[in-house]
Amino acid sequence: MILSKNRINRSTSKRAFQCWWEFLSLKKLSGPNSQRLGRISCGTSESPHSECPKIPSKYLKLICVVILIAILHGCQAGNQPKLELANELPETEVNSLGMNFHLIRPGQGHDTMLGTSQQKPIQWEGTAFRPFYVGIHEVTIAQFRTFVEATGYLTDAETDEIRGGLGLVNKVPTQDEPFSWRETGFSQSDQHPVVNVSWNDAQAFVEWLSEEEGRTYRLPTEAEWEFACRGGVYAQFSHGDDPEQLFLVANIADRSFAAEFPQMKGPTQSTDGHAFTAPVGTFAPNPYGLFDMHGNVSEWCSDWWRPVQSRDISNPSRPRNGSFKVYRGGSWLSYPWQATVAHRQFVSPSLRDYTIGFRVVLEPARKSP
Ligand SMILES: [Ca+2]
Repeated sequence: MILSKNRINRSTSKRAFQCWWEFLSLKKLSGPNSQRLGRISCGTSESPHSECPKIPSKYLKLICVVILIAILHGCQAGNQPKLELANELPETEVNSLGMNFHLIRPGQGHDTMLGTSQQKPIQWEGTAFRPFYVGIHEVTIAQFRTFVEATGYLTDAETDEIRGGLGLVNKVPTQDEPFSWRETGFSQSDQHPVVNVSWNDAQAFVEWLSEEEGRTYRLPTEAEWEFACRGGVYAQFSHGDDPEQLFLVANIADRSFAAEFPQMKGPTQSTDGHAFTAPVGTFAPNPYGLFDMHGNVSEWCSDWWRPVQSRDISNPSRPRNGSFKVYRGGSWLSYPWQATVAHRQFVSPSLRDYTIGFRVVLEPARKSP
């Protein structure tokens, strides 16, 4: 008996919902369509079903609660800061240090590749990361000095048990205490890229800059770096595959270098005019307007190193911990094969070297509601 009563109630409720659904459908499809449907059974489109069974009050309450939750959720979503869409972001930004940034938009019709140590890049679906700004130049000595003077920061070269950075003594590489970002054993002006900075030092710089400006600065991920370096060109270099054309876009081990180090074999036959580091922006930019991606100094990335794995094809995320940090791009000491877009290198995060510097990424600003 109870079962039969429940069954009747369910049947009545179902009919009530169907009836109102039909009524609303006819309101939407008024005119000839409403007649053609011909399904209305207990009312007309003008009269809301006087003979319809009523929707039970418990369902009406439930519907009201759902509508209320939806309205509240909509209000909350509207109050949250919203990341500007890529097409609303300015193409360039300049910060308080005078650093220029270009907007990079991954996933807009371009795929990228994550390099392998074998120089045989694999295709990687570059649609997974968000737009970001990248510094068009490597961080200069003047910019790093501003950071040091503002904070009193001491680099790893100045504080490690094994003191010193790498420098040249009579053109011989020497790890010794006099060498740091201030001194390399070769001539550098304030507009040269800072070197002898470890990954830890670079990270300290971006953390300081983030706090100073209330924006998010960081080192590029390896995938971001490579995407930016390629500039949409799928070749060994952003200008193509000819290493002898590198002198147009990069300061690497060239004939100028060979003149200083005749014992070294393998420099290009072309001349870029710089045996050691060059002022940032000396050479032509890549198609994304970025300078010195292939040479001058290698650049720290945020990622821990691990071998490229198959999942890197579709996932740019890298290990959360490790022993070595990745750095990418060639330097004034690199041969062409070390300066390609795909070449990967890694060392301890405390290592400092006269060939490694960095450039920074700036996260797009969040727009106020
Ligand atoms: Ca050179």
